[in-house]
Amino acid sequence: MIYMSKTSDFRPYHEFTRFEPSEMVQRAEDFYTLLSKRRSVRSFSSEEIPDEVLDYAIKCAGTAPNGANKQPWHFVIVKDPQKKREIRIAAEKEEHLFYNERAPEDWLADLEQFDTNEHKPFIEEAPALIAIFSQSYHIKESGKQEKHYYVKESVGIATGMLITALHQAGLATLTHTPSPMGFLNELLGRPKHEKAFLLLVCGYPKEGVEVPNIQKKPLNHIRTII
Ligand code: IYR
Repeated sequence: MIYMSKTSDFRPYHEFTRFEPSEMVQRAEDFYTLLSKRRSVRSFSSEEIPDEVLDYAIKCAGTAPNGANKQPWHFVIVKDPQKKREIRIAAEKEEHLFYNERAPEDWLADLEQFDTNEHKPFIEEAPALIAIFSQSYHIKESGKQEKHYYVKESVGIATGMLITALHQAGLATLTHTPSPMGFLNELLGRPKHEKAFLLLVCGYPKEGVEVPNIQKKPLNHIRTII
């Protein structure tokens, strides 16, 4: 019997664009140049940013490759000053415990070069936070659970694409991970089957901001050709 799939639906990939090799190299170099200028900042201007930039950046994140196209993510944009304040208070509570009780000595030593501490004024200063949630499953209208696959990988890739899109559009970000982040479900009204993955702080860098003078590993340290 000939196997006939009932659910597959394929179409030509007409939007794929092919370039000459020399143009490919140029595009690759240009994109590297753009990405090499991305830095995490910990001090933000409170200047407003265009809502549409955040929306397009989240649409970019939503294009990420992911397990079985389940798209196991949800993004909450937080602009409300009162909500940001509540998030800052809850995050600083966890950070206080991290810096004073939970973090081992060598972890604190590794963080010294970044001058971080338990105080997180940027959570309130920045015009927007994007709280990224991962979904281990989806609850269908019937109440039945639909499993998601490779959730951390999928949400990690989407987050990388989100950060890249925001940088490309001209915004600075900080990947902030107060740990544990369970308080975000409660403050942002997200269901129990979602887990806060990361809090992305977005905005313009504060005038005169400085960044740690650190380097990325050179190519020959991070790649092998066999
Ligand atoms: N979450 C803490 C600590 C921290 C941990 C790492 I690893 C960093 O790269 C930066 C900070 C904080 O935000 O201060």
